[in-house]
Formats: sequence, C-alpha cells, structure tokens
Amino acid sequence: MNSQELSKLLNKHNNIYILTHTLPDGDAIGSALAWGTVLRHLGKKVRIFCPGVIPRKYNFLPGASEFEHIFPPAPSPGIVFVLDCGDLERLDYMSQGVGEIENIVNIDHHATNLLFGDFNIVDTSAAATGEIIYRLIIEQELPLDYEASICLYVAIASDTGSFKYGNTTAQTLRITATLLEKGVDPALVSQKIFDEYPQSTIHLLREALTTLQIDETFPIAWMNLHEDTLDTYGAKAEELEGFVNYAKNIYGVEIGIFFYHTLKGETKVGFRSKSVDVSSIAGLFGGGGHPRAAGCTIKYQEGPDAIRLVIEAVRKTLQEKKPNTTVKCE
Ligand SMILES: [Mn+2]
Repeated sequence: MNSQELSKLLNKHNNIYILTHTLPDGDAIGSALAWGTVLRHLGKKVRIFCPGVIPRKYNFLPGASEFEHIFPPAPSPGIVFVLDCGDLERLDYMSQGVGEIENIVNIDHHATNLLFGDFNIVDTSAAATGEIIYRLIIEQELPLDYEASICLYVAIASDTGSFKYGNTTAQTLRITATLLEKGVDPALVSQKIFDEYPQSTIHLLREALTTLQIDETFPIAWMNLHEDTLDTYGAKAEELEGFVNYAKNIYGVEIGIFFYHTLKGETKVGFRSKSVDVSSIAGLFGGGGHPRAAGCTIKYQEGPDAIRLVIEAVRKTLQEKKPNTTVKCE
C-alpha cells in the first residue's frame, strides 16, 4: 500500500480501530498510542485495543489508560490497523473479530509477516513498527507532537534494545534525533521502561538463574520458570522480559532460550541469538519473530518434555549448519 492509497482510505473513513499484539511490548504499545494520537488530530474517532494487560511501566505514556480489551466493540465501518503483528494469531482472542471488519491495514516489520491485511505496509528493514509509523506520519503530513514523539521513542528504543541491537540503523538514529527535538527525555524513558523493576522481578530472576543449564556440546544455554513461581511472588509474566539474555550473553553461548511453563499446560519459549537465525527454529514449532529474537508456544507439553523437544531441535539446527564442529562454552 502506498502513501496515496493510505491517504485515500483515511479520507474515506472516520472510525479507526488500532490493534496490537498479546503480551504487548514497547513497540506494540508505543506504535499504537502514537498512531492513535496523530489520527485523533486529524479528527478521527480512534479506539485502541490490545488482547491483554498493558504492563504497569507503560502507564506514564500519554493515552496508556485508553487501551480497550474487548473487540469488536459494536462493529461499524472503519479501518482496522493491526500493528506489530506477524500474523493474526498474535491478536489472540481478538483475531476473529478483526475478520468481521473490512479494511485491515497490516503495519509491521517482522520478516515472518504473512501479509494478512487487505492492505499491507510491511518493511522488514525497519527496526521497529514505530519507525514505520513515523514514516507514515511524515508522508501523510500529520502533526508530530510531544505525545506521539515519546510513544514512538519508546517503540524504537524497545525494539533496538536501547539502540544496542544490530537492527539500529542510521535512519533509526535520524528518526530518534527528531523525536528528541520534540522534547523527549531519554533518561526519563530509560528509568521508567528499562531500568526500574518491582521487587518480585529480582526474586524471579534469582529463581530462574538457579535453573540455568549450559549445553556441553552445543553453544546453547537455557533457563525455565513455572507460572507457580510467579504466583509465589505475586509477579506477572511480563516481568520475565529480558531474562533470556542472561543465558544468551554468556561467553561462547550462541543461543539463549527461556522456557515459561503456564498453568494451562503450555510452554512459551523465547529464543535470543548472537548470529544464528532463531526465527526459523521457532517456526518449526509454529512460532516466529526476528532472526535474533523469536518465540513459540509448545502446546500440551510442559516441563522437561517441552525443553527436551526444543533443545533437540536447536542442536539439530546447529549440527546442520556446522557439521562436525562443536563449540565449547567457557
Ligand atoms: Mn516490533
């Protein structure tokens, strides 16, 4: 979909529905709020939806309390923007309702995107969906105010690991420079989103680290936690974000994996890698993501079985990539 087609579509409709994915991250939340803000300035009736709780740390963002959790409300014609979702399943229980409304615009940056929209704006070179939203704002000549800017900053800083990941480009930093010129305070965002955490998080991390295993043959390290443990500390699943990096960042380790066993009997698996494409490994189990950050859900299997299944698949992938070589972890 090019910018004229988008402009035509926006001119035609007054009702705007913006949806983003379950277990929303900074890119999902920031992109949705920024896009909602600028479309409201255009006089549109905007409603924003997410199939799940918005983590507390995002509460300081303008509009964060406006997320609705039941979709569709009362379907009336409009445009449904689906943000930061590689496929409709990422919308969890909202995915069915989306099909009832025409004009789905799929805005995303995942390489695994299924182009499920009636219109697709998918740019896999963008570090974050927030970068694409920024581009649309400029192309449509919409006003970029402080509110939208801080939301886009959170989106981009989240998906680039605060500008540390390989997806950070010159363009990423040019966009970010513009956001700072709008008054965004990077120190405030760092403190609110990336640095501070509740007490329960540090307890969970301690528990997770006691499960750390490092493969003897392949450069893989993994940890796991059961939802029971979260309940013990009154913690939420969102607090597990980033734990997987403790496994990945060990010298000599190539792939870090985090297993989260839910009370429903599923295992959610998060992969992070230094250079191997883990989205293809996640894909073996019906998941997806980015080459260096991906995830999947193993249904009907929890505990050691799910771990064994995944670790075997990872070993096999590494073996096929580099037959007859093994890497010793330090
Ligand atoms: Mn993203």
